[in-house]
Amino acid sequence: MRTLYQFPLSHYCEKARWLLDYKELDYVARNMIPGPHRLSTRWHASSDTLPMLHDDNVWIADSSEIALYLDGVYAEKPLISSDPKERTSTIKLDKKATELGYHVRRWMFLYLLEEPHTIDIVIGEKGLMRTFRPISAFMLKQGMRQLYKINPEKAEQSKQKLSQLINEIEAALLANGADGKQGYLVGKTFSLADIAVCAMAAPIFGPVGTPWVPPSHIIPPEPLAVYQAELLARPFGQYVTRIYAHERKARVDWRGQ
Ligand SMILES: N[C@@H](CCC(=O)N[C@@H](CS)C(=O)NCC(=O)O)C(=O)O
Repeated sequence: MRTLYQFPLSHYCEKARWLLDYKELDYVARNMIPGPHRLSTRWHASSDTLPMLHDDNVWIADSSEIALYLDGVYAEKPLISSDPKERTSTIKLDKKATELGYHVRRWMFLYLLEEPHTIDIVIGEKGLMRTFRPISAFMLKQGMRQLYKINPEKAEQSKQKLSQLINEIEAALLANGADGKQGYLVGKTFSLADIAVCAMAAPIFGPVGTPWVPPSHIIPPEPLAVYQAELLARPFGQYVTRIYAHERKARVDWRGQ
C-alpha cells in the first residue's frame, strides 16, 4: 500500500496529504516518532524531514519533490500546468510557500508549544510517546525549540518575514485577477501553488478538519488571534479559508496510524 510517513501536526505533511487527496490516490498516513524518524528518512530518502512517500519501490522526501513525482507518474488531475509560464509561476509560488511554512512554524510555535493540547497532538493517541507522556513532552519541547531556533527574538524576525511573504503572495493573487471571493493563484485552475500556500498558512487559520482547530475550551494566544483577524479582513485570509472550504477534500484522517 502507498504510505505517507508523517508527523500529524506538520503543515508540510498536510501539504503532502492534500497532494495525494487531490490526485485521488489511495494511501495510508503512518506516524513516526520525531528524532528516531531520521534513521528511516536518511536510509530511504537521504533526508532529515517528513513528509516521506513510499510508492511502489520509490521513496521520496520533501513535499515539493512529492508533488513533482506524483505529476510525473500519475498524469490525471495535474498539480502543475503544462503551460511554461504557468509552470514557472507555480514552482516559484511553491518555493515561496515553503519559506512561508518555515516562518509560520517558528512564530506560532513560540506560543503553541506552551499549550498541552499542541504537545498532545505531536505525541499522538497511542504508542511509546503516549505511554511516557511527561518525559516525551519535555523532550519534544526542548528538541523543537532547539531544532527550529524558537525563541522570542527569532520568532519576531519570523513574524516580519512571514508578513512580507504574505504581502507578496496576496499581490500575486490579485495580479492573477483573483481575490478573496474567487479565483486561484496561477491561471484559471487550482494547482500546487494553491495547495502549498494554503497548507503552509493553515496553522494561522485553523480550518475545519485540520490539526490546528483550537479546542473550544482554549482561548488562542492573543498575538495569534490578532494576526488571524487582521488577515481574515484581507484577500489573503479570505482566499485561504475559501480554498479550504471548497477544495480540501480530505480522504485520510490527519491523525494517521
Ligand atoms: N521542505 C520540506 C520541509 C519539511 C519539514 O520541515 N518537516 C519537518 C516537520 S514540519 C521535519 O520533518 N522536521 C524534523 C527534523 O528536521 O528532524 C518539505 O517541504 O517537505
